[in-house]
Amino acid sequence: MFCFQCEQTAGCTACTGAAGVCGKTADVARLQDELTGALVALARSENGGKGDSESDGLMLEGMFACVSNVSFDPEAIAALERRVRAKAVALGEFDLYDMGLLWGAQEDIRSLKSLLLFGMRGVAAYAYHAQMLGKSDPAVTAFLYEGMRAVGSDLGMDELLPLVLKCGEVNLAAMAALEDANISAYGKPEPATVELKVEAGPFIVVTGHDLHDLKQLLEQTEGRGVNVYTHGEMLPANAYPALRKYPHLKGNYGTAWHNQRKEFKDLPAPILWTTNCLLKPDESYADRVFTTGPVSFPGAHVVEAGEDGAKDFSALIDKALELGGWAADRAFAGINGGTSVTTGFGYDTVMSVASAVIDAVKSGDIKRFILLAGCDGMRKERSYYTDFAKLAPSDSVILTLACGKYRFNDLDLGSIAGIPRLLDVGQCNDAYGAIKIALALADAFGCGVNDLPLSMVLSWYEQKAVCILLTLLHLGIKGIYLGPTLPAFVSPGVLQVLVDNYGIRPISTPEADLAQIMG
Ligand code: FSO
Ligand code: SF4
Repeated sequence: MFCFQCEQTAGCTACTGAAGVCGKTADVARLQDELTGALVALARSENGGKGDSESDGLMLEGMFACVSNVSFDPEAIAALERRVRAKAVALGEFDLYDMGLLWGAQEDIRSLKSLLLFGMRGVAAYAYHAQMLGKSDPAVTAFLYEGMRAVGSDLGMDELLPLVLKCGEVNLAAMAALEDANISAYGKPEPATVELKVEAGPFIVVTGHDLHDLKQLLEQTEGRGVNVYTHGEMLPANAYPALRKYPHLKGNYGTAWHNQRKEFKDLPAPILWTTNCLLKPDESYADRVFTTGPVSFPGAHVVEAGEDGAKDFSALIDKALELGGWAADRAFAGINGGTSVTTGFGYDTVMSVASAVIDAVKSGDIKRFILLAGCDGMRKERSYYTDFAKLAPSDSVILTLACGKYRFNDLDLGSIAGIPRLLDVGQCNDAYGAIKIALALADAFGCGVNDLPLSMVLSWYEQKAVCILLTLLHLGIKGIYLGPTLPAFVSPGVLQVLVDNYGIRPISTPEADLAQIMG
């Protein structure tokens, strides 16, 4: 197998053995390559990208199913590949692209095509979630076809670099569509303090990013005596009015995705995965794993959508009732010992106190904003982000989003002029909100984003982080700190381009980076 798409790739180089670090088998890796080759064929087909909704749906689902920690199921991937291939053939394209050509290409070409392909996988995941709520942007889908044709074509660096940046531009539109979908369906997020305790009695833990799945589950558990807790990237759901109105949405259990084996092992409750990041469950809880959408693991209970898109969660609810939960309330804590966390500081919330923020900057009470955001992961070097938050001076405000926040979101960092020093903007796709905040601040101060007292210190793990990074580059944002390691698929030649044009730099130590940022 060959896979180097995520941050935990073997030896910071590539997973090449019988299985990847994530547990993906060589068989699944091969099938995902075949699926991707079929998607290139679909993109090349006569009507590719010209408003065929079945083809568009396959493009999104096929790309999403190849994101890290989404599908470990060879049968599910093979079935999807057959559907994509049949569609490509029906549209007149018979030749599947051989992904070996990509993995064996000259290293800078391989690097740029990988940036494009992995970025598009992230874009597809966001577009998929928006589509579940009836929102889509035809320009986003059209680009996936254009980009996949480029992956399968003989192009040079000069042709690929603009496409990589266009992927960032398109991702901005995909995140905008998803924000629109979420706010239209559930209202504008409001600040929320979320308890980390679990009440006695039956409950279900929901993880992943799909708010539509959570909403359907909340409707179906109403009056059933089953509480619902968010986990990982589902935490910001607690901030949406149309979700928090359910009294049985009780709070959040656990932390980020990579702790799931420890956190789910002795849980007297089932868990629902709505997206990445799924880890191979150990025997102790394998029978409590329910997946939906493109998420799949052999042997897991699968909740399929009906013809009308509705999902029947009765088996999951029955499992929760059968397991019964704990006999008494249990208190939990975040990784720093905090017993609650906050969320819901999206664009609208921050803008509602814009004048206070601007005054605090002008008076010097706020010296710097730091976007400390991105994915969490297993690498021990990720303690950098905890230390960074602890060491950030008291005149700095930290904006965060995605699951990396669990490294520090239970810390009490206090406030400045009534503004909390730690503002959780939401899920990784809410990077769109953080960008809007930055643009609004730049507008208020009459300067460019790069001239704001704003630094970005990002942590990446998988392909959604790749497309968000490309969006920031598309916006011309310079001086981003990236960690905990640099992507294996960024070749020295491409890295030099990123350093020369964007001043991108690897994280070093919290002390040194903070000295540079605050200085
Ligand atoms: Fe985390 Fe996983 Fe949201 Fe990623 S749950 S690592 S950036 O999938 O998507 O933040
Ligand atoms: Fe390795 Fe990451 Fe690919 Fe899994 S997704 S096989 S860990 S590079």
